[in-house]
Amino acid sequence: MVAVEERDMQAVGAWGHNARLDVERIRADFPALEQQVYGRPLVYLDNAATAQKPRSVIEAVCGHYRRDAANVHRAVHALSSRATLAYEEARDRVCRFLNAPARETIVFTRGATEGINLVAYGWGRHHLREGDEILLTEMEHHSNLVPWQLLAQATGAQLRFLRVRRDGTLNLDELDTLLTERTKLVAFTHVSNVLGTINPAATIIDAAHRVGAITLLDAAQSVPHMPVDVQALDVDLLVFSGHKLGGPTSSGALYGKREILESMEPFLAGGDMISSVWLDHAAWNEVPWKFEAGTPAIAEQIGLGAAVEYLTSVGMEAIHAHEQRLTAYALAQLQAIPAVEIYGEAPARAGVISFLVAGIHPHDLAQLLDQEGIAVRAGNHCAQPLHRVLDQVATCRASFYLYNTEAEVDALVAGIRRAQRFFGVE
Ligand code: 7TS
Repeated sequence: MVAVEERDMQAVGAWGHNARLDVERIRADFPALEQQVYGRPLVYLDNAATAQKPRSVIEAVCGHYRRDAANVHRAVHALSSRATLAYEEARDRVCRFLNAPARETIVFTRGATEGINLVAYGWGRHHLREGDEILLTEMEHHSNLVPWQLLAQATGAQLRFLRVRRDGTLNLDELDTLLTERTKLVAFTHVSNVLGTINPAATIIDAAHRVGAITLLDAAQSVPHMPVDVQALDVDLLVFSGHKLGGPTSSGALYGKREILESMEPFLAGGDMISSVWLDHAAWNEVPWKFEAGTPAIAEQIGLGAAVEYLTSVGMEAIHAHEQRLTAYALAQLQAIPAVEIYGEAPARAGVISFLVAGIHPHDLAQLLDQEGIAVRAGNHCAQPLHRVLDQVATCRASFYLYNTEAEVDALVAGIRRAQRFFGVE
């Protein structure tokens, strides 16, 4: 049996951080939160889909377009130099944010999805063959499932799955039998975007390393919400999306251990990813630029740099602690409604709550809540296989961020009670 490591237990205890966030001050940094929707103050509880943007991010993006709009790594003129400096400074900021060992280990991508596809193509197609195995879990977002299905079809590798238990945790007891010398890659989500489960990443990574497999952590739902240290985790590859942490859409990064990135082939080919080109062949640029073909998302990655600076200035431990408190409060309030069923009750749990209200279709509930200015998501949250395990086609989901308040949880609960009255299912 695999015992959960001490390093993973930290996630349960919120790093012992007691400082309270000044949420009103934080809210003032997010212009979108000032608006009314249908004449009601916006209650934005769809943060697992995307987060609102602080003013510093909006200004970083606008500032680039106002002053420095030029291509990077190409021209000698002042605008291009400034754009290149800002773009590469964003890489340094992401590097510090993840405690990565070197800036070259940070590859800019358009988000988690692109990062996973980059690895599936650049690593998988050149390192896997028939008989090899990839271990995933039943709780993956489609982004961390379908690219591996395509890779399996292309290489003859087999997919294996860690199952999800009723409480929303992974069945780690299966690790011993699922991990063999055939396992070449273990790719799993750090935090479930449906159940909120914080998976014991260090434990799984160490177990994978014991059979010689490399690991990819889908950190789309963890990096925005808690301290993530790639060196402490000893993870080989990690992806996240900038838009979920207050950065622009189409920003994000892949972290990779240098020797693994160097063993990978390019994903996209074109300008900037080469060192020299002849008519019939080419040689590649150094890592990470080898993976950044063409004009990149310059303004977006500069915005991402501003977003991680913003989060760092607030403090990731304090953000995590705030969300832990808010989630505990929300769970208690929702559990007090007998008709509410919550999916996922892992002890280590992030601020994502999927639920159903007896007698109300999740889409109807989401629509009624929207009429009151409350934004939640309904659907399968791009996790159809997990919803089959839950035996549901869809759920309703509320997800929190640093700017959410207990008053907003109260608004959600009042909205659910009103919906019950509306449908006559009290
Ligand atoms: N992995 C996880 C765990 C996610 O939650 C998401 C997006 C992705 C990968 C893909 O991220 P992208 O930025 O590349 O699209 N999750 C969600 C969600 O839960 N609702 O909308 C998007």
